[in-house]
Amino acid sequence: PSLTVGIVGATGAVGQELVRLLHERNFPMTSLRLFASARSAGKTVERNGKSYTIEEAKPGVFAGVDLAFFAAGGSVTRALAKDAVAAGCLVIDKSSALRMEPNVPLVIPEINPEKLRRHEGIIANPNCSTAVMLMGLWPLHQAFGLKRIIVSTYQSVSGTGAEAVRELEAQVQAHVKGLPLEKKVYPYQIAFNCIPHIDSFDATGYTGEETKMAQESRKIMGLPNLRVSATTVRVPVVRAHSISVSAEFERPVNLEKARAAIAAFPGAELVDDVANKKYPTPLDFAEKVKCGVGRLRIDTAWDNGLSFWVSGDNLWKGAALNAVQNAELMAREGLLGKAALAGRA
Ligand code: 2RA
Repeated sequence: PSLTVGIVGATGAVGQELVRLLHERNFPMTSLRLFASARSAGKTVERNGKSYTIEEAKPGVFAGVDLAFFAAGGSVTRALAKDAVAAGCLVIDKSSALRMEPNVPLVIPEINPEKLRRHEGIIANPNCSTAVMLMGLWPLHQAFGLKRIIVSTYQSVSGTGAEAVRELEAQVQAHVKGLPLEKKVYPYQIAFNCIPHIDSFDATGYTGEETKMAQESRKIMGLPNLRVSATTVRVPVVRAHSISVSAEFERPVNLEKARAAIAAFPGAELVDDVANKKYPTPLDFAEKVKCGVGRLRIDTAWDNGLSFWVSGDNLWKGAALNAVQNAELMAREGLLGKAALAGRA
């Protein structure tokens, strides 16, 4: 059966990874259409010897599209996702716009794939820091029963976008040359610095990024009473987020069982041999399918506690790869294409 795939936001950091991954993973599409703002319409994107002309993302373009990945931010999702669904197109959305809607599944295929079978035309993907964290946390929850987490993140600048990557690199070069540093994207210099501010602050003093980690983790893991304290920090890393986690469990923990649970989990690669200085770093896990989990140790701050560290590619498992993996699972189960969607309705 034919399957036309669209990417809305094709020129952005995540959109470009979607184009790359759909080709590299031989996604079963018969054609691909790229959509972006009017400013980018008409430009061409080359990939695997094919040339794609970018079309303007606007109402009415989704009639011939069976599956659209939205990677253009919450305002575009709010403006166009319902139009796409009305045209019979399935939407897999990266933005935070609809993640907490009760009728929108929020899915990581290694954790809650069953949610892909009941949707109303839109499937949401989690925030990048949530997805990376859960690659270590979910197998430990399955083993010991999760109660509470205290987390700090070390998030790369590619999470903000291509302009932030350019700003970091320009600041490093200016510093080396003793020239003044440009500061536009972040409120403070990011080179040689850390900024404890991602997204916007709310009245409680937490940021949206920190609230997302708490709310999305509860929804994906089905743990509405999970206690979460998160601090999200921007660090001068180009690609891949890292997260340190201190977790309290219901049941007694032990390291051997914890390591075995992580090693057996498909989304994780156990890198945990500190005697030989082996642990994950962002540089090692940029452009990797799995997230690296290490620094496992008994956390004596809790009765049943474990601490660990995880590094994972924020553009891949944190965004584009997770979206493609959701679509691959639906393709394998015959849940894609207008007939499947019509049959479901
Ligand atoms: C960030 N998680 O890292 C947010 C959006 N990708 O900036």
